[in-house]
Amino acid sequence: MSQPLPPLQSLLSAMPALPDARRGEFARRYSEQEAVLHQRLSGLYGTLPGFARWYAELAAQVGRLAAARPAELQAQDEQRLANPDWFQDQSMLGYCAYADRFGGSLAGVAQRIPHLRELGVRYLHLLPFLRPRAGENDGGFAVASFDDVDPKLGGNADLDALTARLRAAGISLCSDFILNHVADDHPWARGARRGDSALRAYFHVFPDRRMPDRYERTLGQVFPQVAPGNFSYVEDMGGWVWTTFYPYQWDLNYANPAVFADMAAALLRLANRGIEVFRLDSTAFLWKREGSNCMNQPEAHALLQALRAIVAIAAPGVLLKAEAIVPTRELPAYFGDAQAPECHIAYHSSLMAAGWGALAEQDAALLRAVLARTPELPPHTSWLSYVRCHDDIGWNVLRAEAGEADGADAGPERARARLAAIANFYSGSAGQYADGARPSGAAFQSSDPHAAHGSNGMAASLAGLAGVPAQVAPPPSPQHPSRPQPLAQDLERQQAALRRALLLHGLALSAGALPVLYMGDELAQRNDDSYRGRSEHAMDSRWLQRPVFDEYAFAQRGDPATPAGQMYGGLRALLGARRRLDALAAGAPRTVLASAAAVLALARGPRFVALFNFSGSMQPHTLARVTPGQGAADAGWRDSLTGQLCSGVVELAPWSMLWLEAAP
Ligand code: OTU
Repeated sequence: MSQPLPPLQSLLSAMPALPDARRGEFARRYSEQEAVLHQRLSGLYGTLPGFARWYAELAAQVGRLAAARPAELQAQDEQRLANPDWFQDQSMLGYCAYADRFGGSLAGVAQRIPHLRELGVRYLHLLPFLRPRAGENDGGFAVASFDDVDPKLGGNADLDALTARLRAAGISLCSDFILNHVADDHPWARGARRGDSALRAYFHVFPDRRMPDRYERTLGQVFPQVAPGNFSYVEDMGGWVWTTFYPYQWDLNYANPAVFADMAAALLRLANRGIEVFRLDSTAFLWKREGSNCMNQPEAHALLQALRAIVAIAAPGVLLKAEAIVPTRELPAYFGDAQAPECHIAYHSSLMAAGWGALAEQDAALLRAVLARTPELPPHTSWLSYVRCHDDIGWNVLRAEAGEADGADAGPERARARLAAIANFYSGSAGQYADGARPSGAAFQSSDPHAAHGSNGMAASLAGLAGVPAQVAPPPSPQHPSRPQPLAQDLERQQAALRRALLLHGLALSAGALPVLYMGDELAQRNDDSYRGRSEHAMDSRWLQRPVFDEYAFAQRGDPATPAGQMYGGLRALLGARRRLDALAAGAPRTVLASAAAVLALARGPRFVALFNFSGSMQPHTLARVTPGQGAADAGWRDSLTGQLCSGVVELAPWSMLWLEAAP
């Protein structure tokens, strides 16, 4: 058999139609990436027979897909190569939605562009919209095709039209790239069922329980109630298939180089359709190792660094986002480093969970502990901050922070008890804010009332925005002078709930990240408990936070007398202030200042401070500017929202925040 071409020649041989100048550009990019790409892949697969040929074919595949990349996207690549920090700008704002709930279809989503532009959205994460498994498919997270749009949402032409419309509006489309598993009716799974041995090797299949039982000794469980265990017996596979999530989601075997090559090609094909950001779903689970929890393994990072190198060659304007809901200490690794970058963006799930924890505890200690553990990031990267998403709030990412007491490690039992108390607070049965309002949420997969697994609910509902009385209570009358004033109390609680939700949005918008709004939060939409009546969803309370876009609330967005109007107005005021403040760019410095326990005081450089009161009582805070060489100067500050000057001691009302700029 002939020797494989050297990789660069293999890459270039796949792009004969390109003019020499373009080929030269790709040769340059390949040469920049080769060290990492070849080193990571030979580290994973180098001992396998035929590695050199496989690697040359991979290079050719990358060349073919690079050559096929539309000119407009290649131009966008060049712009972003010249401005690699484009997504760190304080004007960046994300929005996350299910296409069917937001617009009914991909074409319908295009009709929502004016709404996105009114908010200043520049990044739209549409939850899975590729063809999912027939039947139950975990909200689209069981993918049956990486190349076809879900027929319920439209066709491939609709995706091309949508990405073009969004690009023209300055909005980058983000798509889930579900690379840990495929649906059990994906062609690879179907082939494996038919006995295709090459496709069977795309999965982890065991003839008996010997190895599954050995793995299970150290594995966690994602759905302990509805899908216990990590392996499912499949009759026509004649064995146990690795299924970290639902039984119909078959984990891919990345020890098989064919899996990596096919998934990298699938991503590049989607990138060539105009998807600009890929949310790498369940990326922590990619590599399995007996005796470990099979999360965050070094090989998983090697895979991601290799994938990043391939993207840097063929589609350098595309961003990779790590969806790794893991402890804070495990998060920075998903950015890689300057020598071997990995993802551009990563969810700061600990910051999100700690914000909700601070509200439940009326104390910002968890937030201070998370921020203390949040390192500076490598160049050209950003955290992603958020208040809610389509998933549960996973409390276990906070075990380290929750185990702290007065800065010392108080041990796992304290962490467990503390997180269980927070989970119970939001479970909808045990919690009550200081004003008497109750969080309306649901426990997630928590069979053990003391195991803080997760919590579900829309932001407004978890913040205690109860159902506003359908009929407004009539005012007191001479006949009924003592009629209770439910309206006044309801209104006070409504205001407090909106302040609590807005507090968390204010944190997400000022913490130093790319903030992503979750559809409905901008209108204070509440839980949708209709899932309880759908047999395929009743066991998964994450559907509580997957409502349809509320047109009625949308129509009220300009009316400050309504919860939707107050939330929308409050958010837009923060967004407007944020856009003009360089101090709030993702990469700007961040320092936690001393404050009362219930207050988080966050300095973003010397000229901006955000103060957040997580309690139901007024909290004083002494303003002081540390001017180099002059120590703390009691200089003036200006409220970013009201323009009001303040200095000395400010009084933070319950659940309120202040954004302050150093007065000149
Ligand atoms: C992710 O899950 C998705 O966000 C979920 O919607 C999917 O069900 C799941 O993958 C399978 O595709 O952290 O890294 O706590 O919220 O497992 C995986 C349950 C994730 C999920 C969690 C999440």
